[in-house]
Amino acid sequence: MNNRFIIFYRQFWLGICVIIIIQSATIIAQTPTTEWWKFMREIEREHYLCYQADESIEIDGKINELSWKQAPWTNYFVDLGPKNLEAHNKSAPVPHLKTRVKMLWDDYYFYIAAELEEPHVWGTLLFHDQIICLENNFEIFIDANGDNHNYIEIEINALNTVWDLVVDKPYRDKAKPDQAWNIKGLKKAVYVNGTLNNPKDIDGGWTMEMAIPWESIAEYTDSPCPPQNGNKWRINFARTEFENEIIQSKFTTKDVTNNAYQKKENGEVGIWSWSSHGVCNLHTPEMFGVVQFTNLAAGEAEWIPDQTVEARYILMDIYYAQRDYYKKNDKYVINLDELGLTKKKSENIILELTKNGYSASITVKVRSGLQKLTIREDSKIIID
Ligand SMILES: [Ca+2]
Ligand SMILES: [Ca+2]
Ligand SMILES: [Ca+2]
Ligand SMILES: [Ca+2]
Repeated sequence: MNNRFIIFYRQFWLGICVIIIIQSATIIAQTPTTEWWKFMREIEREHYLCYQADESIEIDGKINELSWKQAPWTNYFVDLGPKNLEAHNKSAPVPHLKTRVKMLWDDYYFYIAAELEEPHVWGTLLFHDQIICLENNFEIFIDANGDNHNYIEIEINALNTVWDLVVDKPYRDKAKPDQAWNIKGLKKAVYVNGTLNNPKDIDGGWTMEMAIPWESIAEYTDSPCPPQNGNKWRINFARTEFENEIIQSKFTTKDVTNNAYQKKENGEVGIWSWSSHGVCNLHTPEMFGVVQFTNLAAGEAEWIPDQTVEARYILMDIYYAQRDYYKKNDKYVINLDELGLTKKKSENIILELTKNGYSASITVKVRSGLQKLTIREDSKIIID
């Protein structure tokens, strides 16, 4: 492809990106209600102890360094569909292909490795900041301070193409994502166990290795960055998997040879995730998993439970109840009875109306003393 065509192609993509974001949001935007939340809050979030890398990690897509060998795998991903409440309880369905992740860190980088089982490794999206989830991909979500806002999303495909963006708040709260934001110095590589875009064989899958520079994401973490020993970040990983079909190759380019796959029209779309969400919506940050960073050697750290978990759940009880109440009555309330939360009266919740909506606060005892958590109508949780 010549340069003029590449420039045109990039402008074309930037020009229609807003439309595509709306389209892609329809894949992921099953907005939960109080009824959903009752199931979601019962799901135990996945957690992971992230150890330090004690050697330099070569970002070549191969997860074979000694540090990687010592790092534990996450559990295999679960299926966030089918779209019914019963299927979303504690035993989320298991997808037909396996996906799992490892994490490491050092003073400069947050390392992520993923292994995706895939009999037909394919992809066509070649340009940075194309909407990667419109084809098979792997996705990373980082809400470092766990406030449900300003989280980083990174998507990558088997062609090693990345879409990186900052999401200011969940789509349910009217997000305005910034995809012009790029992670400076991001290192990433893919290794294909098989053949890419060649349907004549059955592939093992692909592995992905990534190094995210701490200094490039620091402005969106609102937490120490790099994290300190024992810090916990809210993180999730996901995978989108489209049912495909093999077609006669229409073209061959320098970059994509023997391209003979396409998404099946009206085919199945798998949305698979590390931490089960209880709803087919990856932009539900209160359901992200929890990663605890540790300075200790692999296998020596202990998971320390988060003492704010129950308070956070109570604040989300209020958030979902207020959303439902607002839909019916076009206003928020400060009376827990009217929100159907009479049982929460013993929790010393301070509920007030504000200029833009409401605030609900709850104070909890943590190891370092007392912590006050406040939620607003846009689901942001502020910790004082
Ligand atoms: Ca490597
Ligand atoms: Ca955040
Ligand atoms: Ca970007
Ligand atoms: Ca192949």
